[in-house]
Amino acid sequence: MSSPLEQALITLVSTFHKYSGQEGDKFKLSKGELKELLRKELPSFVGEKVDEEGLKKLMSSLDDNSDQEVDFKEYAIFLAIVTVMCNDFFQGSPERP
Ligand SMILES: [Ca+2]
Ligand SMILES: [Ca+2]
Repeated sequence: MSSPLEQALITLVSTFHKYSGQEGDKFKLSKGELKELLRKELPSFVGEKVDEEGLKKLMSSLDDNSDQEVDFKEYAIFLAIVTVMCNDFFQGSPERP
């Protein structure tokens, strides 16, 4: 049986492919696919509604090689950033001495 961290890693990978395979390049997220992923998989981070302006900004900051798509590497970097934000949140919690 996989450990929770292993499960989490599998989820990270399978989530990417679940959305990247919907249209165009199977191994890259288009802007539309990214939007769906954010809306359905990260609702507490981005809110139920993803606004177009924010999405555009996020997309251009993630799109390191400027091909207008988010590949797995770019997605992994995004998740790393979200994870760091999560950690900052825990470290900033008042229960911590
Ligand atoms: Ca795609
Ligand atoms: Ca890209």
